[in-house]
Amino acid sequence: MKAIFSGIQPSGDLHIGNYIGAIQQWVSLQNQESHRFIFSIVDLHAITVYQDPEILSKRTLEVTAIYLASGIDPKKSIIFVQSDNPDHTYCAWVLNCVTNFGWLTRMTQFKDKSLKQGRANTSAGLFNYPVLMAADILLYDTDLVPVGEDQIQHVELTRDIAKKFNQVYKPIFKVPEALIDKKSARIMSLQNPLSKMSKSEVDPKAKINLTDSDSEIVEKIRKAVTDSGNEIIYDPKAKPAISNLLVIFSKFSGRSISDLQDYYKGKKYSEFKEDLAEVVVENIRPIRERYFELIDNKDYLIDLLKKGAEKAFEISHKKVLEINSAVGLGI
Ligand code: ATP
Ligand code: LTN
Repeated sequence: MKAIFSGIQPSGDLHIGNYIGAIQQWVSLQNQESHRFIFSIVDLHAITVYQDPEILSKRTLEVTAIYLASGIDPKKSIIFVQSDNPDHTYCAWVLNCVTNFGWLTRMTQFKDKSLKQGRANTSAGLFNYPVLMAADILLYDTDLVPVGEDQIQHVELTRDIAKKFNQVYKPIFKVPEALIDKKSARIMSLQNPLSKMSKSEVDPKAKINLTDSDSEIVEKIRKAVTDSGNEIIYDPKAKPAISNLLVIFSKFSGRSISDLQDYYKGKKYSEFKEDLAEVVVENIRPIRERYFELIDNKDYLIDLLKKGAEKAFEISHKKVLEINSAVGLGI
């Protein structure tokens, strides 16, 4: 049985980049019956940057509701909160001890975020973040990790950590692979097509949240920047804004990019944007409506998460016992 693991931080409102780059992939994978699916809400990763405590726990439930509303089925997948399973931090500590310091200093996300925040404000947790991510993945004998492009380097590091542990101690860890859909792995900001659409983006026009109303979506697409010229073609170097909109269109409509290019040949940006807005609205609406039903039913969400954590622990704890025996921990 192959295992698939992924997670999202409850560090802000989820947007269509999270959906297209991660959740949409998870939902389509979920139909493979022979696989085991584990999806976590990684709150311990979120606190590597300060989070308001009340908002954090509220967001944890919100991300859970988004998973379900998007089609993650709790009958097919284990859904749980990372901090509900103590094996993750335990395993992360052991893995920290086989992770080379130099490997972590090379992580581009750490370099970018610590540069933005300033060194004095950067936590050691942010530095060690990829090791906790490695623990998340390795505890479940994960084969595949479906993520967006920004996480490839972290999965590569996970592979290095697993290989080193297997070599130094005993070969107990499966070496996982990232699962990436090349074209859609990096949805760009609607206001700056050279930077990634991100939860932490301050300009609300730059991203479409999965809870945005129909009119907000229409407005954001209308105001999305375009490129010079008037052709609707996929060419990320020459036409980054239109290429990004084409990828979003393709992902929400199921139509191929070449089909869309043919259809919009000779048509105006405004017509293209109008159709795009309609497709995005039609796809987001059922997710949003289901989300609002679910978020009103907190007891259901909490119960589901508790059961998910129990199932996760049942799997991960076997691995913890293997780790202890391999390293010689305890008596
Ligand atoms: P932050 O602003 O805090 O870095 P984020 O929006 O990048 O947040 P994450 O929690 O880091 O969100 O990412 C969750 C998942 O969504 C990951 O698999 C990540 O690769 C994917 N993802 C995030 N942003 C995008 C994007 N713009 N395009 C495609 N995938 C994305
Ligand atoms: N670092 C990831 C979130 C994450 C993750 C994981 C993804 C934490 N643990 C394990 C896949 C597998 C991010 O998206 N920022």
